[in-house]
Amino acid sequence: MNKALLLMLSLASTATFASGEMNHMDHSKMDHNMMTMSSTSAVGMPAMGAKADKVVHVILSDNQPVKFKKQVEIAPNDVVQFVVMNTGKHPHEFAIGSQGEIIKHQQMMEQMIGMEHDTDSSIIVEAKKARQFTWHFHGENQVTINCTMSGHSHANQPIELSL
Ligand SMILES: [Cu+2]
Repeated sequence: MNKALLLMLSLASTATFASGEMNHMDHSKMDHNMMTMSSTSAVGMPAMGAKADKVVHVILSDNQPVKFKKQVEIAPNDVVQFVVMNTGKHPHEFAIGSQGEIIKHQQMMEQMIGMEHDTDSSIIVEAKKARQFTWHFHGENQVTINCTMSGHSHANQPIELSL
């Protein structure tokens, strides 16, 4: 990987992180364009600000698996807006990726206790709050969604999607 690409990747992830923090401002189309130049995940890319094909409501809670409020069929190439609500008393995470990426992410989260933050493919949702996360599905059709925060009981009960 050359230096220019590395710089672009780091700029892209910084910009996406910033847009996650300011999720009411719509300057995120630029992030999406930047991300299309390089995919960070085998199962798609963040698409904040893009027009969604589908909306999926997701419930995070303290002692239950992450779940979709209603069954929704997601197809390859869909742009899906996830509205992620944390009904628990503790912060939880919504992380998306291939099975391998989620395992890797979980290992990273173990190193980040107390410093958890958003990434291109994950958001932290505080207790009793809701956040939006838009994802453009493409690439591999086996997709894993979970909260991977250290010690959380849902660790072994991910949502497994087959698009
Ligand atoms: Cu959790």
